Amino acid sequence: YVVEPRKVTIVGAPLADGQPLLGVDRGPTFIRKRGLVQRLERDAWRVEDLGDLDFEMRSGLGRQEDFAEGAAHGSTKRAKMVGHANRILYEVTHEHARQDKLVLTLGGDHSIGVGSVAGALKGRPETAIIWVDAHADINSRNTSESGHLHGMVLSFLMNLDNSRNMKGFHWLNDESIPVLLPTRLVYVGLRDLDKGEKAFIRSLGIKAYTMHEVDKFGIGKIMEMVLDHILGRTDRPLHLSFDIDAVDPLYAPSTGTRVAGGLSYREAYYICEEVAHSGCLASMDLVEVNPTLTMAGGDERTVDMAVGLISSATGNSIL
Ligand code: NNH
Ligand code: MN
Ligand code: MN
Ligand code: MN
Repeated sequence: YVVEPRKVTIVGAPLADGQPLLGVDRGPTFIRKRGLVQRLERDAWRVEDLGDLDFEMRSGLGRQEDFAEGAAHGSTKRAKMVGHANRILYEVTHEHARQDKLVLTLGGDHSIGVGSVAGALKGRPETAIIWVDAHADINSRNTSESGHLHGMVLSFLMNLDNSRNMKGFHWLNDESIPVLLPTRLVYVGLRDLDKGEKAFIRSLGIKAYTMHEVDKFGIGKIMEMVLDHILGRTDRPLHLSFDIDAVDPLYAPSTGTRVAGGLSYREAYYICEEVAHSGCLASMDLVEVNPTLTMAGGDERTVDMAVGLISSATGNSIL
């Protein structure tokens, strides 16, 4: 599968409402400041940067308001706002996927994956997903222990526990948006799962390469198995959803939910290099970069890593 030769659309998704910490909404700004567009252009991409989408709601659900607004929507926090933002993102990503471009979404917290993947699936229904994350992000409103929507993305995409009927997410009930099949998803880097998430992954038979398997097989073999599982001999579009917290906090400390024991610097890059090597990358998210968490100390490792991973996934090879 090949996107229109070397055309990439960058979409900034400045959303923080899927989790409790401010600052992650400024991820796209920091990533651009560290030279993303220049890097892509240097690698011979024709770049169209749409800037940051405007997610503000007119109806008084601005993000400065009390996060406990979630109480009004059962245990799920800020569902209206997150649903609204994702609908906007979905429209934009769909439009550009339809035009055969590489679509790059900059988060924002991982809840933006609802819109970016829905847009990818509508534009390119054969799309398969590689979800690189310390977390599985497959809670439903029934299994979530936190109520944070960045931990529930895949339950919307797969319509588990009828998630698509949640307030704010009714737009997903559209037959032209394919429901994500369990066989079209593969995880890499997992190491912190909730009880209900383990049950979903087991019962749906989702392929999951946790850090245990990364240790056991090595990242080379893992990526062979990942690509073999979702591509096989076919040539379908790939969506890479990269949560920076998959990377060990030693290398990517500026993120909201750090979990020790993550991907090494090279393992993270290797994943992106192999995705590039497949020739099938059609869309990508880079999420959960929150430089405000360590910026006081002048730490720029996390943002640089985000830029570098995107550059590798889009084909910048070492030699
Ligand atoms: N599983 C937890 C939850 O649902 C944590 C999710 N946090 C993430 N996901 N950073 O990637 O709230
Ligand atoms: Mn995530
Ligand atoms: Mn995560
Ligand atoms: Mn290779």
